[in-house]
Amino acid sequence: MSTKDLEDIECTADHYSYLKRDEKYNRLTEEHVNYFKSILPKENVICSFDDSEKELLKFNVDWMKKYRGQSQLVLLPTCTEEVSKCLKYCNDNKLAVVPQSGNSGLVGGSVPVFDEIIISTKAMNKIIDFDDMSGVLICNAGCVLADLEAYASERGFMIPLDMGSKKYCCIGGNVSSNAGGLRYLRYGSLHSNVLGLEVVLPNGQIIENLSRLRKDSTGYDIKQLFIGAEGTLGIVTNVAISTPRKPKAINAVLLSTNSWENVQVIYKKAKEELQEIISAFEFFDEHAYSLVKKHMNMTAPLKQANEFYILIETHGSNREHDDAKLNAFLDTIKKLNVVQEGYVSKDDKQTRSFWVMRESVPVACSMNGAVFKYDLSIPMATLYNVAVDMRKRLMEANVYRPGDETSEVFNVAAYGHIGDGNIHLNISCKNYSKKITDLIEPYIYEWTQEHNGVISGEHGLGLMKGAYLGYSKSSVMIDIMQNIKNLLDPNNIMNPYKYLPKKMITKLSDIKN
Ligand code: 2HG
Ligand code: ZN
Repeated sequence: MSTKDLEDIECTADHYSYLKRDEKYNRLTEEHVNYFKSILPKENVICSFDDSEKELLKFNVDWMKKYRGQSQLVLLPTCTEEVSKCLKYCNDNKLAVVPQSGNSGLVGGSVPVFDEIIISTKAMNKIIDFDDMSGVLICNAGCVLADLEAYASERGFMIPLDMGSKKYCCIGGNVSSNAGGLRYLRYGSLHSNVLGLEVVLPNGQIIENLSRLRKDSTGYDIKQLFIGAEGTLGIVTNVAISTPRKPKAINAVLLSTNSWENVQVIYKKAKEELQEIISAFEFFDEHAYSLVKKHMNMTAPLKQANEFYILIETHGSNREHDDAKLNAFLDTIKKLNVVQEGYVSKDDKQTRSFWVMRESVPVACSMNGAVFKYDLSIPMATLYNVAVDMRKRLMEANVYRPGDETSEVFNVAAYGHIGDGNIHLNISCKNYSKKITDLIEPYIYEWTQEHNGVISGEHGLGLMKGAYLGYSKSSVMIDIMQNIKNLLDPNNIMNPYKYLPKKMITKLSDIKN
């Protein structure tokens, strides 16, 4: 996208008129900028006072081109000490800050709302240490996930986190948003894989906790607070992550089936028969696939349209053993008559092509206009009903008329990580409008709460969902979160207006007021 296109994006502060700049934060002056120029390399201070508006735009606009901040200053510290000096100065001078990593987030958490200073970790991208006995990798927060994956892979290991945005996202942002990804089912969450963190607090203090240990029962596990804090408590500068061995045998299967009940039967059988080798169980529905077919020109090997498509992957250390298990599983589901089409990948190339098909869904959903994205965690039995009910609601409101070109909403795609009870709903529209937003939210959050789910399973809260936290956390929990925030960031300079905003929305009437 050119700078010109970015310039056309409406500023968040204008689009969401309920947001008001908190005047307790000071506005940027030449004196502030001169201080940052005195502590950072000259080229690592990008400021509108130096006519760098075009350069600033790339940091001010999010990946979805949905949110646009108005920061006048981006700082790119090159080491922890520089981050510490920057944050301390901002804290002392009441300057609000947005920590930024790869800026590939989906909830508007990594860009400013108003004129917050952006502190990017992009210039901190070195691998510090790798231990091939324990598999512990220690690196800077600004390392790109795909680069870490390549580094680990060359040494016979893998990063336990994988996602479509791996070429852009950075590990610091992954940690700060508690990213989930495609193989969470097998390798677990960052809460378990991150062994240590180095974090700079708003007052400049450095928490040096780059532990390499898997076990530690010595009291509160403070690093956990920063995993998923979305930059509201401090800036993650270094990460110690546990990397598993790269699998020796990988299998992938692409299936299609015609009901959600069948999807559940297949899932149960996969868990039962593939047990320790299953590494992913992903799905996308026909609405999602229709966009992949249209925009990505990708169909092989599937021959017929069906309701649901499933991608199952196994990671193991013995091909014969894995193949035997997989064949037994395929026999079982064949006998149960729950599968319409099924393909076992012939080689690595085909395995990759199955994944490309799944990973192309969010890209295809974004091809024609604006997308409202949700990443709900809901118990499996009712997981898909959210898509069914949402389509019905939008059809009743006459904004979604399948087959009608003039329809404001033209697709409601559902896909995601079944094994983790995590569904993505991508509602594709001509453009972002208040009318469509009001039809979807907070209905979708109410629906999720009523069905014992949480409003974010992996993308986080950001500006998009911050105010809706009350749908997923009790007031007692929110109070504790607020107290932790007050303790670590008493001046509330870290990523304001998003997570833990002043006004929480817990029911429809709150919005109307
Ligand atoms: C995925 O699972 C990602 O593909 C992105 O979490 C989901 O863009 C989305 O809504
Ligand atoms: Zn996902």
